[in-house]
Amino acid sequence: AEKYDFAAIQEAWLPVWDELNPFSTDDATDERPRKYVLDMFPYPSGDLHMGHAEAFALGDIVARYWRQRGYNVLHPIGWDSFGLPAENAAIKRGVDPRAWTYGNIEQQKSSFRIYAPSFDWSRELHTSDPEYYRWNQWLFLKLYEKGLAYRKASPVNWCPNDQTVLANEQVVDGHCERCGALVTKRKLTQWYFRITDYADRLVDDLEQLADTWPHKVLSMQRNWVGRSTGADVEFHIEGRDDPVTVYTTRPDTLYGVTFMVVAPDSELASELVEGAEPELREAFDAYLEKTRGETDIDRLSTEREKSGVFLGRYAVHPLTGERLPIWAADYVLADYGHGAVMAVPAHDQRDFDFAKAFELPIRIVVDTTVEETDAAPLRAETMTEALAGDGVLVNSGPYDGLRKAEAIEKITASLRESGLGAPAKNYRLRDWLISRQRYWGTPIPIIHCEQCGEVPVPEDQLPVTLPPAEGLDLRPKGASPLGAADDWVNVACPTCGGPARRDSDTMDTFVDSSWYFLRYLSATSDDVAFDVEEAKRWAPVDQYVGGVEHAILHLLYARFMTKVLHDLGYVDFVEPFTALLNQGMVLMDGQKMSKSVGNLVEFAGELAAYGADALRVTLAFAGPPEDDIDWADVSPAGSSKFLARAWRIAHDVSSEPDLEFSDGDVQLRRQVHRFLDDAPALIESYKFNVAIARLMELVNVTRKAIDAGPGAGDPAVREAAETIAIALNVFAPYTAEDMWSHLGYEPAVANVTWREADPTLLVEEEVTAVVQVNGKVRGRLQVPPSIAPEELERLARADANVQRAIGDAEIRNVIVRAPKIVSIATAK
Ligand code: ANZ
Ligand code: ZN
Repeated sequence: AEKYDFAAIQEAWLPVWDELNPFSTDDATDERPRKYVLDMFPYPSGDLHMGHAEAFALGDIVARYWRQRGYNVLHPIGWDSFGLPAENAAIKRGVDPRAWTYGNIEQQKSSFRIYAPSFDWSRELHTSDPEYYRWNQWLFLKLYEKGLAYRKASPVNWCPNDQTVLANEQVVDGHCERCGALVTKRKLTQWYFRITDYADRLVDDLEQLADTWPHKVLSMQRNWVGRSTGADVEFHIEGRDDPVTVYTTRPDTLYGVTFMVVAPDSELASELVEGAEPELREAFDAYLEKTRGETDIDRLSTEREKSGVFLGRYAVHPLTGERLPIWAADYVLADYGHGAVMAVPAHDQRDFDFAKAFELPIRIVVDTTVEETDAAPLRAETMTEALAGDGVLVNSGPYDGLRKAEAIEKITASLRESGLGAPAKNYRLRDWLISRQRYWGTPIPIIHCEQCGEVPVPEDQLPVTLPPAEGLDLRPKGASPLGAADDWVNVACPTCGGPARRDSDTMDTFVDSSWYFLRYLSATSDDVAFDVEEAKRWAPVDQYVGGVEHAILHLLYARFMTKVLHDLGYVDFVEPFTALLNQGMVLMDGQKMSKSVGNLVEFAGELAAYGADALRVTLAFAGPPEDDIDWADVSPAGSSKFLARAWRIAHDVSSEPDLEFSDGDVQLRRQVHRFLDDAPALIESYKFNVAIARLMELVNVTRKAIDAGPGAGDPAVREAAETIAIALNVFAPYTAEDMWSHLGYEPAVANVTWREADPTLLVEEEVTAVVQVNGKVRGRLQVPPSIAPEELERLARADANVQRAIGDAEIRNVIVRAPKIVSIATAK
């Protein structure tokens, strides 16, 4: 018999597919309904890796599936090709970042060719092409016109080793994510996008995605925006005209306030301590110095021992008139709320720890034990942690007895009436810092003129192209290398013609990926970023597939940009990705793969050893797509065996196409049609592994039918073989195509429509069960052959004739032989 040779099969079909170009979406007159299936585009840091192999296998299952369901499917590919690794390679090895990047793209492309996802290559894009990034610049100008792009000086996370600004998420436990150096703060004037204007919509619109995005990602998005609701409360300060406002989520605990804490690095703290005694001022200065070196993450940690200094000042409790000492402590942040808190040690853990450390009073105002029947009375002296839960108010004057929620409402209302407070909202989200002092990115299209200030580059002068890297010192030093490109940076002001300088920062690469899904729709256009009509036709993306590492920022920025484009009238939707699938990671021996650990499995090696189909099947069959896959636990060789078994069926089937399937073996036909009926729901709910298991079953029963059943010539066997080939296209396109050709059809099987199940073959066939009472037949039941004995007995006992035959007699014995016989014996 012929051998299943994946390499020969790949070689045979690649050129045919090139010729046929079955995944083109060029035809504007195509009437089929549309689906947009998108994989997160790769960063070209080297060849593709196993993580890519998994993500693209899963994305391709979805794309191929919908095409076979009769949809016109757009499944594009491109490269996220700006970014630091190219620049670091350039610095380390003296290569040109451009050459490095595009060389890697070529390598990834050739791996993709063999892996053969169903891409429409005519829409390929690279974000580092001027044809792409000119539209980043255009977008920047649109945001600038709307006041959504602005510059400000502010303290930023600074890596002293990489000499660059870091986003918050690049700071891990106070250290640089890349090099591990201790991160410090530094003041720089930089560009921001005003994403905070969209904070509410970024939370509220998640509603639209509630059923189609992973819950984990929805809550990560929600938490990142960090909307909190509560009240602002004003506290009068002794010896000061202006009151201090604090933000609290727990106005119900107002009677439990026993001191006040302000952020040491707020202006308020310095102001308050000004008139204090010299010792206090000195202690404060030292404490401030220490605080400046700390990251927000450290400062907010509940694990940390509390520290702080007394400022020598007192606030006045708005309801009781009590004197409240004011402290400065690093657990209060200067840039959240008002940089000051009303401390309620009985009900807030950090306040509790602080009160314990500095022997400040603790007053319980919410009884959190009301629901417990035998709880010991609460006593501040014996508390070991704050009482954070729900409960009923105590020690709170007129509010005693109210539940927390009710008390929040009542106390907030009363504060508002007396002019001492108001409902308030706060967000953790900060504006998006997009400036990078690096070379390999999109130049910011602004010119700084001594006379005119900030002047946007006129749209018809875009793109502002990057100057060549040659001759520039790319090493990070806190200012962009572009600033040293004299010919490039010195220009005439577009407004007054006077001497001016280009802005030399480049954009965060998250800008590139915040809208690329729209660029695919008009990938070659020189006139527009994307065609509005095309966006109406294709967007938003129906299915987005990618790693959970992008669950926060990339998705947040793409969601933000979509809303901006919506407000500017360019798109008619507000969420870019209707459904999201996050695949797990590919591990090795339970660990993340990495060169340094020495457990790296190279994609190219696996591809050469097993071929594209076996890898795809292995990755899809390993488990639910969201779960991690341990490459040590899976068997690409097993997948190859399955594929060979499927493939051999097509060889063994001898008959010609166009058979009347209805003449075939009914048992096998039932199996085929049950598969046709079940697989779509499995695939649509991402149960790819189950769908493959079902396909494996079908292959097995078909093999049995050939070897031991009705034989290879039976029409049902041929129907099964065709069904296997069509379904296999979703998971293993080469094998499927080869089978399809052996069955006598023309390529491409990818364009063959999924067959509809015949409903008459789905109805479970029934058999007649006989019910005997004391040896006489008293009933006949129509039951499915797979009926469980207990169910059959239940039906038998419920039959009216049978009940009459039994009468009042006591049942002594019941014998059940499902599905044929139930025999009941009674006492005489
Ligand atoms: C009194 C109180 C009592 C509080 C209680 C909590 C529990 P979220 O949910 O994160 O918005 N807070 C306010 N401004 C702060 C700042 N700049 N730095 C650190 N903490 C600050 O948290 C709001 C709560 O965090 C506020 O409610 C305040 O403490 C504190 F039983 O006020 B609360
Ligand atoms: Zn000017």
